[in-house]
Amino acid sequence: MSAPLTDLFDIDPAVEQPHYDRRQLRPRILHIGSGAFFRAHTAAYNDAALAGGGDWGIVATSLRSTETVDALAVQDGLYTLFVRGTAQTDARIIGCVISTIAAAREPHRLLELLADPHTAIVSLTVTEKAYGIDPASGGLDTGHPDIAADLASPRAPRGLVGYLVEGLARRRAAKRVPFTSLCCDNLPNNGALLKRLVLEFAERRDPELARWIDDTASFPSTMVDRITPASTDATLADAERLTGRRDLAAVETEPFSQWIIEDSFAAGRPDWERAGALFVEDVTPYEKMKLRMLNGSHSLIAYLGFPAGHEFVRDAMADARFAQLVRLHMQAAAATLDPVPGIDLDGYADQLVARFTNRAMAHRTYQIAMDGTQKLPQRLLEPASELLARGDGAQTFALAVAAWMRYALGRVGTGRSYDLRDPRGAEIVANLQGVQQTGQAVAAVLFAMPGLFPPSLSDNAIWRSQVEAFLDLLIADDMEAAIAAGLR
Ligand code: CS2
Repeated sequence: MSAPLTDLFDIDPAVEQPHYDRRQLRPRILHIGSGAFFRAHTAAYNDAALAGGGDWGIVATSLRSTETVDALAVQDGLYTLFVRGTAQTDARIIGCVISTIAAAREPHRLLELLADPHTAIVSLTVTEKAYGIDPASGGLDTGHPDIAADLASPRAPRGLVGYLVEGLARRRAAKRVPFTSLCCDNLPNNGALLKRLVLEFAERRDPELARWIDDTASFPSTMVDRITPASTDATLADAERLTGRRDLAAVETEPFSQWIIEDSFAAGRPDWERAGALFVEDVTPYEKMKLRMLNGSHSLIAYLGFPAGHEFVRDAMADARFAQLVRLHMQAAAATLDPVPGIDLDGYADQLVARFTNRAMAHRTYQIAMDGTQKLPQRLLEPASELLARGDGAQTFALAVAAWMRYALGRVGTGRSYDLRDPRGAEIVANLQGVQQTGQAVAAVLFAMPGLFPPSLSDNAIWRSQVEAFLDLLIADDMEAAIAAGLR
């Protein structure tokens, strides 16, 4: 077995290497959630920006899993990033991760670093479910297991919001400036949302602390975009072949990449614009466009495609009728958007179709299908209810929701069952136990789940009957008929 990738000697010159001296980097960014997306996006931007100077090193941490941070630790933070285009794959070694923390094992180190005056930015990719959002109010869910545990013992947190608030409390006590909390998850108004959660948590702990955070800390919103499939054995084998070293943190992604950020950083920031990031006053239009056109279509593809045997997004897109439906859905989603500065929405849709069709990307529908209850509201339910409110149809949205309901049954056409991988998965399974397999009966159970569907959708008899009709076809595994009906 090869030695791990711990240095950059004798690496194939075809692999691009960091254009800066790693020894100059300092721990100034603390990143929580060091999964594939962080390694392909946030760290890649930071790495490219460092070519222009600066000392913005990243400490990569994870709250729960230890696998990736352990792999990075063995490799001195180095890893290979593959960029898979239709014509070629490029490889680059990312060097800006300078240390790691597995919070599950060493929570005190994470707390120390949150309080450390050198930590200027705490960036986050922890996925939607980690925030503890109450879907009904949009505020803090005090019943979320992490939130409840951290409210009970705020000085020894285990969840994201608990850590941020304890870190900020320690900085306030030490008379330090707060760090900037930079949410990079696919949530609407993600900065404002995170601020609300942090303030609601802090308020319960100490209203003075909440006031200090409100007055001094910053929570810029961001729109992040880069399709990043989970790494596979093939990714790791490619990295080993190319670098001659074992690289258990290698990751693969697409050529396209976008990062739009509100320019409000309490304690300074790197020149990420050097790497192509766009700093703007208001991220909302970009964020909505991406959530509704890209992520909403992704969810449609995943829920319709997975039970029908389309393993990868590209397989679903290879079916002309399926691709036509996706395009129709993008148009319907675009109709809910205000103009987006500098972006032509038809061109954006063309670009999305090309990205989804990229044959070099093995992006699993099962990966995207994960955590549906956390993703449906911002991707599908909000735009659908806006369309209905103004008297328009929301047919492709009804099909997407029916497809999620079909997926929630937990078995593919051949009968093989699969895990829903959703924080509300057990509740869904229990609720659907013994329910008659008809569109009406299954939809009735899922529409009744607390906090998921807004009444504007579940009480709309016409739209609801569309969902039920689609669901009947999907329960009968007649995807062709469902797509044909969606296209009408
Ligand atoms: C996907 C996203 O898994 C999912 O839910 O829709 O991860 C998507 O690939 C990214 O947001 C693209 O930027």
